[in-house]
Amino acid sequence: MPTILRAKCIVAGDSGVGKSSVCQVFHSDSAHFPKSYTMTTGVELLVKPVNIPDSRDQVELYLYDSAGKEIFSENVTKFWEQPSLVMVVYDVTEETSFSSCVKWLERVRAMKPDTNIPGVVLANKIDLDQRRVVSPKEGKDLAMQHGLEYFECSAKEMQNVDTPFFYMAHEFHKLYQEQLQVFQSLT
Ligand SMILES: Nc1nc2c(ncn2[C@@H]2O[C@H](COP(=O)(O)OP(=O)(O)OP(=O)(O)O)[C@@H](O)[C@H]2O)c(=O)[nH]1
Ligand SMILES: [Mg+2]
Repeated sequence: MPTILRAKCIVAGDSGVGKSSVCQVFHSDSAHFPKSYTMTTGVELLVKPVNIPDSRDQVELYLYDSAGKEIFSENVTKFWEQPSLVMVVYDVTEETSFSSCVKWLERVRAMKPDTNIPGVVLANKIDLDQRRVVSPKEGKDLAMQHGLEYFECSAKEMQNVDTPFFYMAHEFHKLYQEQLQVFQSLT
């Protein structure tokens, strides 16, 4: 029987790193990169189904594209209860956006203490290679330290944007199957 699973994914990171751009490119199947910057002031919800290969199951990703500006933080965290997945985004040309990732991860994890929330560290704006200041190794190390997977992309060039979302959908599906097996072994 096909199953539809719903996963709440918090997309967090400093203002301007490209969270909304990444989400909108993925949501529109690479049809839409927002040309002008519109600051997110709360949480914008985007829903996108992902089919899981070799199964008839589907994971619906509920993307909580969250404001990065600190002034909106209260407006944001009130929507973050019970997260299933986390995507923390930084801009490879902005060192401070990289060092902020730990803060964003801690904030998301505080919503579900004692639980390991799967997810990704996403390095965006790799098209700006000349201005890059955060190396892939630094990104990978951060992801590993926090039990997350590392990806890099360019929302502007629509390069590698889908991969981190597909990864999260698959991880969520894997967890569901593991839980199902435990449940079936008990009944
Ligand atoms: N060069 C380049 N610019 C990008 C890329 N992704 C986003 N941008 C630009 O970066 C700026 C900020 O993008 P947003 O997606 O609005 O950033 P955000 O993280 O949602 O910002 P807040 O809503 O303020 O938290 C915009 O001017 C985008 O056009 C990218 O991959 N490469
Ligand atoms: Mg935004």
